[in-house]
Parts: sequence; C-alpha cells; structure tokens
Amino acid sequence: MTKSRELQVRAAGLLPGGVDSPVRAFRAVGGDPPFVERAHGAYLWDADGNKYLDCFGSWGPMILGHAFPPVVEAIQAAAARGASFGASHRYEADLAELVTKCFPSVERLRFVSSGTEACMSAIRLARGFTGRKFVIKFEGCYHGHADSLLVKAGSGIATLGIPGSAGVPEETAMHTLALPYNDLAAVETAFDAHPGQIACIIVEPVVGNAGTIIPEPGYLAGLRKITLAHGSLLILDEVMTGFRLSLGGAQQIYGITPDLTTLGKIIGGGLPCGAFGGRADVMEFLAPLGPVYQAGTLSGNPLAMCAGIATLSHLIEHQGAVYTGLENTTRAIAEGVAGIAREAGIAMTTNRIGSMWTWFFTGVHVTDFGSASTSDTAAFGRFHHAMMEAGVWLPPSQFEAAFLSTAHGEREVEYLLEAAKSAFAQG
Ligand code: KE4
Repeated sequence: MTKSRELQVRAAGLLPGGVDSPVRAFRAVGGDPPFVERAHGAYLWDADGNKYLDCFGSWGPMILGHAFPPVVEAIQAAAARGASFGASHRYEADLAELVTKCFPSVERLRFVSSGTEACMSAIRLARGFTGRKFVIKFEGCYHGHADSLLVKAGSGIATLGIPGSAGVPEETAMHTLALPYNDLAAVETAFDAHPGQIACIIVEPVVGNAGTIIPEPGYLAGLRKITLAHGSLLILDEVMTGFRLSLGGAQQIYGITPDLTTLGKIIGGGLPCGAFGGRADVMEFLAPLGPVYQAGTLSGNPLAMCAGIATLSHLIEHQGAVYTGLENTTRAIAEGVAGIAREAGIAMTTNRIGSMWTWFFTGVHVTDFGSASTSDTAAFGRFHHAMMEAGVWLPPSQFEAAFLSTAHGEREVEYLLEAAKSAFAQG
C-alpha cells in the first residue's frame, strides 16, 4: 500500500470521503487521489515522493506558483505579529486599495473567507437593496455552496428552480431561476415572467465550473443592458477569473461594469480569502451602515490580507510579463495537446482564455452546459489517469478549468506535451 493510500484510508475514517471538498476525491476520474506532501513553483510532491506538474493550482489561487518567496515571507512576517485579531488593522485597507486599483467598478468592498461567502453575501445584499426575491443564475455556473445557489433548472425556461442538492428546501430553490448560459432570449423570457421581482443576475463572466466556456460576443453586454432596463443588479462572479484573465478580470477584458463583483482564490494568495464589492450606494446597505447583515470571525484575517497584498503587488508590478507569459505558455500547452489529439484521431474541443482552459472530449463546439455535457467523460478519465501516471496533475474532472502559473515555462510545456503523446498512445 502506498503512503497516499494509507493516508487516504486514515482520512476516510475521519472526513466524509476522506476529503474536505468533494472534487478532491477523484470520483469523476477514478483512482486514488495522491496526498500532497509539499509544493514548490509549478510542482507538487505526494507522500510517496512522486513529482507532478501542477495544472490546477489549488483550483486557481496559485497564479505565481507554489511557495512564491515574497508570499511566503509576507505570511511568515504576519504570523509573527499574531494570526488573528478580530479587530481592524491596516492590512485590510492595504489590500482593499490594491483591489480597487485593479477593479474600478469596486468602490467599496468587504472581505470574507471564501468565494462561497462572497457570492452568498452579494446575493443577500442585492435582495436587500432591491427589495426583490428572485435571482437568476446559469446552468453550469457554480457560485459556491450556499443553499440558494445549489439550484438546477426547472422544467421550463422561466419556471422556478428546483433543489440541486439534498438539504435545500424547495422554498429556497424556488426563488432562483437557472437558465442556459449564452442565451439572452431565455433571460428576457424570465424577466417577462417575473416583472419587478428579480433582484439580480449572478454569472461567471467566463465559465470555469462546467469546464471553460467563453461568453458569445455581446452576451455579457446583453446581460448588462437587460438588468439596467429592469432595475436589477448585475453580479459578476470573478472568484475564478479575477486577477486570472487580467488584473481586472473578465470585466476589464469585456468592458463590462457590473453593480457588484465577487472575488476569491488569487486575492488571498492561497490563504482563505474572498471579497465582494461594487457600487458604494449598494455596499452601504451592509451592516453596520445599513439593514443587510453580514459578518465573519476571520474576515480580513491579517495573514490572508498580507498574502494577498504580496500576490497582487507582484501581479501589478510585473503585469506585462505576467499576463504575456501566461498567455504564451498556456497557448503552447492547450494548442499543443489539441494537435496531438487531432493526430491521434481523438475528438477534442479546446476552450481557452488566457491561462484558463479545458480540453473537452467531444467534437461539439462547447458554448453552454448542454454542449459541454456531450463530452466523453470516460475518455477524459482515461486521459487524466494516464497523465497522472506520467507526472502531470490535471483537474480531476471533465467539467473543471485547468490553470497555469508564472512558474510554468518552456521546460514544463515540453514535459506536458511529451506526457500527452504517451497518454494518447495508450488509447
Ligand atoms: P469557494 O467557496 O470554493 O472559495 O468559492 C466558491 C466559488 C465561487 N465562484 C466561482 C466562480 C468558483 O469557481 C468557486 C469555487 N470553484 C471550485 C472549483 N471549480 C472550488 C474547488 C472546490 O470546490 O474544491
């Protein structure tokens, strides 16, 4: 028995599925998940000493690679000053200033400890500000595990949402409308069916949680226009895309000004941190100024703030090299593997933007969850397993986005392409 397997058996006696988050259990791809011992740069090492090229980066946060020295030093220094105060300190405003520099639409923000908290809080705020109950989300988009967001589409386009998880009451789900992504007509229909009742739309401006799905031209602008016309708020969930696609996330690339933005992952440099922010008049509905309650013991935690400051400061200072490098390295990997698959006769569609991409094992152009669902998940599982054997750790699900870091360079590109050649050769 490998040390990872021993650790997994031990963990399974304490943690459901042996994990603290379901996707880590490798259920979507099969096999036993390695237990990570340490990570540095572009690599992970497991408990048996096996080395892996990391292509998921803790699901997005590790854009500068693991154990990036300035981030490590910032965390060490912060820890020596005390791990948590439960009181205000300078580092909250220091990080907030960097966030508002990157996201001009964010006039005020509040830190929380996860993307889930950011999205849950933003929706409560939108409901409190508008006095409306209904929320629109899109199939394939994930905004964390708050009850009102674990909802799937009802039978018809504008029908009420139904629970997407056990434990979510119908009464909660019914106020969330789950619509197809990249379909503006569906949004118009929903607003026609619920006039004056929709508080907000929350959307991943570039979807990562169905695999990577790119907005069709005009789609995001269409959502902005419709929400303005109906007095609803537009929430861009940039937990994954924020600081990833550009310093100002997807809203900078697509030129969209939302009412609220949610952030997470990169903002904390690998430590637990999320944030939500936007229009000052909306944010000032939050306690202690306004009637919408929201709180958190570890919100604005000094270690997370300092890790985020070190991360964003580096991204800002070196933005040219960072985002050009990420674009070039990711393009070489994404297109390189697509070419190898083509030569091997494997049906594959590659969706990529910047350093976020997905190889869908389907010949269909993927523009929404329905087309993503045509993917051969068994073929993806075989590919994932073969790549793990070759020392390349891809996200363990067809319906997830892969990410690179600034620590990935030409050597990593060559290594990954060689691994893919051997993986496809195995069939
Ligand atoms: P967290 O609560 O996991 O920090 O963030 C929730 C969230 C919100 N919005 C978007 C766009 C997200 O991608 C996420 C979390 N993403 C997943 C990966 N697809 C986290 C991985 C996991 O659940 O273990």
